[in-house]
Amino acid sequence: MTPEHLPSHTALDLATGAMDPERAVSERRLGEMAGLFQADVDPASRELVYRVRTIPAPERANELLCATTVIEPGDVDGEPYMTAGHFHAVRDRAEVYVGFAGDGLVVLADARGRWRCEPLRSASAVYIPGGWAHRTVNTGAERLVFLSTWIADAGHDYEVIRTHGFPIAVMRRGGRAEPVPNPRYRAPDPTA
Ligand code: PAN
Ligand code: ZN
Repeated sequence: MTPEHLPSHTALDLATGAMDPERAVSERRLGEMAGLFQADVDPASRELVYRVRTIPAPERANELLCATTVIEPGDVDGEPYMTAGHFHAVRDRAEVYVGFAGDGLVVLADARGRWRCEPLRSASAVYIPGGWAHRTVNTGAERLVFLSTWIADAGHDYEVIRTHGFPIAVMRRGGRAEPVPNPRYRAPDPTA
């Protein structure tokens, strides 16, 4: 018999993404993101790029996982700080992002190489359909804070993005952040 998952409440700090009760926090440091930015980064860099806090739930298709992400402001040679980005391991699992603070873009791409860039800021929601990889970019000068909720058995596949990249990169050009073609992109095999 599946164990019962009981109702719970979590207070959210919209400015920092902190939770009460505090949840498990995972941190991504710049050195761990070597190979994801256009420019080289020092693999030894301990600079914080983002933090994710997740409300625990059983990883079953009838449950939802929910997390806050806080991306620090900053960039690597004009490419703003961003998340690693992933497909869901179960490809057809959808997700919704809700912006709390800051200014950003969600970069989305499917296995055919189609891409989209959607704005994410306070009081905006971005719908991520199944089959679309997603990465969030902090294009502003402040922290970008958002909530995400997704089908709990989705899992995360980081490998395809690490090896193939997204069709576009977001770069600062003349004071604004905009999508530019990613010369290192390789379309994944949609039949794989
Ligand atoms: C989000 C992301 C979170 C961090 O909760 O996991 O923003 O990004 P990466 O997972 O790419 O490091 C989500 O999309 N969950 O499915
Ligand atoms: Zn996701």
